[in-house]
Amino acid sequence: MAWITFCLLYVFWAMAGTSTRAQSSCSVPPEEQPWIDGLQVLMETSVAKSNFVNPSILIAMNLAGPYNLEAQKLLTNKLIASDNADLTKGQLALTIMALTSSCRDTGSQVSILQKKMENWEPSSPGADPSAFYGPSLAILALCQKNSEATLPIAALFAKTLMSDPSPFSVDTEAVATLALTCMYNRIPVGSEENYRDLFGEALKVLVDSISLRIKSDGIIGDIYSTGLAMQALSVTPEQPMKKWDCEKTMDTILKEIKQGKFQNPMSISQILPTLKGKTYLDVPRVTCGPDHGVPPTVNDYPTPVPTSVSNITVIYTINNQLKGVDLTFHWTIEVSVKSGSVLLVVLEEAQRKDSKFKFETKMTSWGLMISSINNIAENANQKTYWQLLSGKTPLNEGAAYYIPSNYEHITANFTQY
Ligand code: B12
Ligand SMILES: *[C@@H]1O[C@H](CO)[C@@H](O)[C@H](O)[C@H]1NC(C)=O
Ligand SMILES: *[C@@H]1O[C@H](CO)[C@@H](O)[C@H](O)[C@H]1NC(C)=O
Repeated sequence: MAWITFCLLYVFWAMAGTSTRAQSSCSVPPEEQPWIDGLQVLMETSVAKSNFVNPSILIAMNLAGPYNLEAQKLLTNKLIASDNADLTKGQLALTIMALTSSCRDTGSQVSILQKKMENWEPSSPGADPSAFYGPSLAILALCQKNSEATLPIAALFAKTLMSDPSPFSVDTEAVATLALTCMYNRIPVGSEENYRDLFGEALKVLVDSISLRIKSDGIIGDIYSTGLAMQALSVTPEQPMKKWDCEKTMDTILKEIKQGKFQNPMSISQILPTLKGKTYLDVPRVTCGPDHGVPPTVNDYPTPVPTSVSNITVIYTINNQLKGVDLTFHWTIEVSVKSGSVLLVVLEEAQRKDSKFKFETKMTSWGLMISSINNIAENANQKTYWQLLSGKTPLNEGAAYYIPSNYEHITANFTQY
């Protein structure tokens, strides 16, 4: 009798399980949870290892519920102590959201950002695909702090966005969607109806465009824009013209995580909220208390496979056809490095063998960026940078994370965005 009851219960449980999974938009299956915990631990561990103060990590940690309270405190205090003077709009916006997620005061930062956005001069139409990324973060942060005062700025932002004929990057469209969804949800009662129409119209354009970048495996843009795009598509009031299969995207992302594609703490910070069923719109709703974070038992959380110890050969070209008529160069070198080395090791080995290949880096939220090669330096005003390619395909990771294979041809090409 007990046995039959057990069987019936089991069947009932199994059916209930399938039906909830079918209708719930999409979440990480419980048996995959250790991978997500592993990512969060990796991200939180990076805080103590680096001096770089990264607000995106604090946002993700607080949205997920921090495991490492020491790291959370350290990052919060460093952010409070840091100087806001030379922060860009985007950096200021992330700082505001990070401090808000830690329940700290942001009054002074908000007024600086508000002024910056009131003086915002939209870049000329057809500028680079990421020109709206920072301003989108700014609208998002200001919306969460004082949506009413942000209405006129957001309206100008939405109009400019729609009148720009150039394609945007998926990352940019995703952050702009989050920003305008926040505004859309907070239009004060009794205010003019046309705000609703305006934001709705801009959101429709954005989500349609995002939905057209959904690939057959569910990846939206590339794997590193998918986290932000998932956040955007899960909150938007406008339905995209091409239907989004959240489960499929989630399955592919989990596969990529298992292959070790999310080692960069910044990349984790952009995917983790979605994996935990959260978005940046939840930042003002984080509750701060001492009862946070039961650390998972992650002694045995999965780690990527180790690499072998043999050497590989990488062909490395540096090319500048852009700057200084008599400074142009196109040089190629072959270097031998340990199999499994990141691209940065290739660059170091090339520099050691031949001083023409000398290079410089700068620290950013995504890690080391190649800022200069053979004395030719990137310049934001001239919109120049060193693009990294494998063959003719741009890399989707930086030099400190990308792992070249044997006889791969890597090019650093000085170009414009
Ligand atoms: C704008 C942008 C750029 C601009 C930045 C300059 C500018 N003035 O706008 C340019 C075109 C130079 C650029 C270059 C590259 N980028 Co980029 N970029 C972005 C984007 C869309 C927004 C960044 C931003 O403004 N953040 C907001 C501000 C407030 O934060 P911030 O920390 O101050 O931003 C700085 C850093 O993000 C840094 N940066 C930008 N990209 C990259 C990439 C790497 C590897 C590093 C170390 C730093 C870095 O430049 C920003 C401005 O100073 C992000 C999208 C995203 N999801 O984050 C991709 C993104 C960060 N970039 C990416 C990549 C792959 C690159 C390149 C490696 C591409 C290539 N094949 O060459 C190169 C870097 C090569 C090098 N020399 O080391 C990937 C990184 C993925 C990963 N796992 O590492 C992202 C996530 C895009 C994507 N979805 O794939 N990028
Ligand atoms: C193997 O690679 C290392 C650099 O990682 C280099 O110093 C060494 O000379 C290489 N060995 C051979 C046999 O090329
Ligand atoms: C390298 O940069 C130059 C200058 O912007 C450009 O004309 C060329 O097409 C680029 N090459 C590759 C392989 O992207």
